[in-house]
Amino acid sequence: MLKTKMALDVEKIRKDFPILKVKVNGKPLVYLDNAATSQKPKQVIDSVTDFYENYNANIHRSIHKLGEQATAAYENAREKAADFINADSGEIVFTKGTTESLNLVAYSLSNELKENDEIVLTQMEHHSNLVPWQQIAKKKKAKVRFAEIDSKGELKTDQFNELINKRTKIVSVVHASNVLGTINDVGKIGKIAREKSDACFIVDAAQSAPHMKVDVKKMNCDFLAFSGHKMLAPTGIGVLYGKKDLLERMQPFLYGGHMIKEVTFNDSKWNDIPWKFEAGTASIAQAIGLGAAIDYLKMAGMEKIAQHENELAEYAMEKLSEIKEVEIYGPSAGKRVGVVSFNVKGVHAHDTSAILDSEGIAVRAGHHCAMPLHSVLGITASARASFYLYNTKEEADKLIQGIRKVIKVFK
Ligand code: 7TS
Repeated sequence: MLKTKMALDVEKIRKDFPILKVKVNGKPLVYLDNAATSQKPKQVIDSVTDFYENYNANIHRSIHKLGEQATAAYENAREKAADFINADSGEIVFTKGTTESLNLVAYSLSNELKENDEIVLTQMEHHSNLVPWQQIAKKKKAKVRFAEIDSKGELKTDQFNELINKRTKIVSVVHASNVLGTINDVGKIGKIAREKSDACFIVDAAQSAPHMKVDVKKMNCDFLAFSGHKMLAPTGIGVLYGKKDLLERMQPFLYGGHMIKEVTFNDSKWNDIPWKFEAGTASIAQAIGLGAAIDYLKMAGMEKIAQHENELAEYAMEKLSEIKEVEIYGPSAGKRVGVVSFNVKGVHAHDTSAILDSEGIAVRAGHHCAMPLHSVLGITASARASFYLYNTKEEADKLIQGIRKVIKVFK
């Protein structure tokens, strides 16, 4: 009874998402590709329209009324983003997304890396938290080490005790895997990193921040990255949280307008943080949209969202495990976000996805930008269903029916 009272009002939520009325191949859209990008509620779409219709102007430069209004709205979105992860607004750098956030950190910290320094990542990183470090390590002759996953798709967290040492300068880990769904114990990893080294501790929260309460103070991370578009906001806006002293110390990533205080022909002085890292005209409408998205998520309640997605993942996994032709990757539902990757044995994930699409069901198929992880799993591709606050049990049932059709067609 209590559970029902606590639950999300999904039917009400669905009414806020215009795209959910769309038909795909003559069937109602079942959107289960939320790990790639989420859909947008009317409140977010309206906030963007309102900006363009009523106060579109560049920010932090024009003294006129619209410029002031736009600047206030942009900075207000920064406050909301800060509050969302329990940070101060001066610690929030707006970027294009997680990829840019992680590249910014990697580039700026690379200045401090030396030969034989070590970087510790995990086997379940998205390419955006692997390739930047790998390339910097090559340039600096540093070494990248990887914490492994076990047969259940959980991280061997204790391995960090052996992997991290005085040479470790960076520890960068994904909070929730975009393939396995696994939620990693970043608190514990951060604690080990602090005990064993002076390393910077970085968290990729692209798949966690949209789906659960994230608190940078509790995590005690130095940096944290996430993308707006995976949490109801437009594309082109993301967040890099960084501890103040580190942001102060770091070199800018991009040079140009807005990130400077003073420029002469021979030298430049940088702007204060966070603007030191926001060169050029910002993604203004997108940031305002992110603010509206955060309002929406807070209204729905992050705990309720997490619980709802967990129930959907558990339900879908239970039904999928009843089908003997299906192989599911990753840990039990209680240990993951609402991401469920699988394969129908003997059928390529792209074929599975194509049949599901013919039923109006959108899932992603491929390596999900985690090729090394797929090689550890011994596969080249997987199909992935990923849930969000507007998905329902009925949609999970449609996914199962669709998979039964895949088996009928290919077996
Ligand atoms: N980190 C993780 C864990 C991700 O899942 C993604 C995107 C990124 C970083 C990069 O985010 P971006 O917004 O900069 O692109 N993941 C996916 C995915 O799983 N399917 O499409 C994008």
